Amino acid sequence: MLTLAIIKPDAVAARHTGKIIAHLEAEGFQIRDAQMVRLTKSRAESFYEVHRERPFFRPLVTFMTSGPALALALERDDAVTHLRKVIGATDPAQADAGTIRRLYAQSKERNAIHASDSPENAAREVAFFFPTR
Ligand code: FUP
Repeated sequence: MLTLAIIKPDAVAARHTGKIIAHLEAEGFQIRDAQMVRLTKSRAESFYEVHRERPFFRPLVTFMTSGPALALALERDDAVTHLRKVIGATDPAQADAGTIRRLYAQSKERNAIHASDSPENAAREVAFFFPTR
């Protein structure tokens, strides 16, 4: 089963990409596809469409378009659930010790990594970046 991760612009700029990939591989994920992307405003708005009415939508789009990010299609048994566990809570201050967000995120807004939150969203999000999969 595939899921989508995005190493976000804060983590790429801080040069945490390699450590985060090593963490994901140590958790048993195989990288099936990878792409360095600079999201445009309209692509970021489309990706986060479900959050359009939320107060954090505009700052989220600004942040996600602020620099390069790394999209990853990751395979593992129980990939969606396991990746959510490995990244930790949205707010790094609430994330369990040893999770990627606890280790590398700066704040709830600049939180180092995205992971699909359901099998349906994983299919949509993998196709968003890797349409041939
Ligand atoms: P998550 O699935 O953990 O990434 O969290 P959400 O889907 O709730 O939110 C998506 C992104 O919106 C988060 F990664 C960061 C941003 N966000 C904020 O900036 N402020 C908030 O209060 C909640 C989310």
